[in-house]
Amino acid sequence: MGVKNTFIRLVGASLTAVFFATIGISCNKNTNARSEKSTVTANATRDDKSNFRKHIISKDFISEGVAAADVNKDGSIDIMAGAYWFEAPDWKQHEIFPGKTFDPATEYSNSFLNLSLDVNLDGWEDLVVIAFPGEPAVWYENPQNKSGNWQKHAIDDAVGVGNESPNFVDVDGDGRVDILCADTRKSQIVWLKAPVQKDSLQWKIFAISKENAPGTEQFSHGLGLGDVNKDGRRDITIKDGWWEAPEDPTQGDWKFHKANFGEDCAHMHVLDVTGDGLNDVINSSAHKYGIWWHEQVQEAGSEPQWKTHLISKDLSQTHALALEDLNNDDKPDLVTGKRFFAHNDSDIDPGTHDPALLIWLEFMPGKTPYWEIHEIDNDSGVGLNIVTEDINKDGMSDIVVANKKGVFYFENTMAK
Ligand SMILES: [Ca+2]
Ligand SMILES: [Ca+2]
Ligand SMILES: [Ca+2]
Ligand SMILES: [Ca+2]
Repeated sequence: MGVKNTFIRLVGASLTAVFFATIGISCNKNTNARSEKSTVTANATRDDKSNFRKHIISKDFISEGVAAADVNKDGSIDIMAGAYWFEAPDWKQHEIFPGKTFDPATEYSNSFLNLSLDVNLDGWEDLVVIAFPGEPAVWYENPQNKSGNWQKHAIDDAVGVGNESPNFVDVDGDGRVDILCADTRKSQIVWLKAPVQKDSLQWKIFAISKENAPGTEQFSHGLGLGDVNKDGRRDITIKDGWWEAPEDPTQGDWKFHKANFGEDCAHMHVLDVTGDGLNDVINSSAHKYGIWWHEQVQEAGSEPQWKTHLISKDLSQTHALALEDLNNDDKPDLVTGKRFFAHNDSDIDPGTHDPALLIWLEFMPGKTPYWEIHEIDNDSGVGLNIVTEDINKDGMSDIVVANKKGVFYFENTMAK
C-alpha cells in the first residue's frame, strides 16, 4: 500500500492548530487511514485469534433478543431468550411463556429485544420483551422458583415501541435501567422510566423530542445515548442528528442538532476516539455492510461538523453493536456481528448468505485510532441486542447472543 503523507489542519476551539499525519489504507496494526479528500477509509486490521469459548445454549431459532440474570437465585447467571430461560451450568431449558421454534428463512420471532430487570423490585430478575418493532413492550414476572409460566404485564399498552434499536440505558442516572426508544403513536423519541417503588409499578413515559421527529418510525434504524457536547449530560443520537440533553432529562423538547451519521444503523455509541476532547460517534449498518466512526470536528462558535471514517466493511447486517472493554485494558472495545437472515432468506440485504460472523473490535485510541478485528465465531452472529456481562464471574466480560442460528454464550478466555 502506498503511504501518502499529507497534513490536515484543524483549528480547535482554542484556535490551536492540530496536525495529523495522514497515511493511506492501513494494512497492518501500526498504520491507520486518514485522508483529507476521502474521509471514508479503512482503518481496521484482522486477527482471527478468537479468545472466546463457544457454548451452544440452543440450536433453535427462538429469539433475536437475549438477556442474562440469575433467574433462580442459585448464584449462577442464567440466560433468557424470548419464551425460554436456560439454567446454568447445564443450560436446562425452561418455559417463560408458550414458545416455538421459528423458521429462519421465512419467519421473524416474537422476541426482538430482551432485557433482564427486577421490574417489580421483589428481588427476582424479571424479563422485558420487545416482541416486534412498533408493538408495546411487556414484562414477564419471575415466579420465584414456582413452576408454571411467568405472569405477563404491560409496560404501557399505548406506547408502540418504535426504532429497531431501543437502548437499555439509565437515562436519568438513578441506577435503574430505562428503555430509550421511539413512541410510534406521536412519532416521538421517548424513554420509559422503570418503576422505582414496589407500590407503584407504572412505567413513566418522558418524550424528549417534538412530535413527528426523525428516527421514530416503527422500522427506523439507529439510536444511542451519550454526551455529544461534553457538558456532562448524555444526549440522544439518531442517524440524522442528536438531541441535546437539558439539565433535567425528564424535561421535554430537547434541542435538536442536525448531523449526518450515515446510513440506517443499529445502536450508536458516543466516545472520544481521537483523544482530542471532542466526542465522536460510532455506529454500524443495520442491513448492509459497514462499521464507522464519525469524527467530531469543531471550529470556535460553530455547530460541530462530522467526518465519517470506515472501520470495517467485512460483514453485513450488523444489526446490534455493543461497546464493552473485553480485554480489560480500560479501552472500550466493540462487539458486533451479522444478524443472519435479518430480512429472511431474501435478496433485500446484501450478503444475506455470507457466514454469520461474530466479531470483536479491539480499540486502539489515539490521534490515528484503529480497531483490530478479532473473529469470535462464524456460525452465530448477533440478534437485535447483545449481552456483554461477566457470566462466569472471572472478571472478564463475556458475550451472549440469540439469533436465527440459536442461542450462544461466548466465554471470554483472555484472563486465562
Ligand atoms: Ca422481580
Ligand atoms: Ca450533553
Ligand atoms: Ca479494550
Ligand atoms: Ca467472564
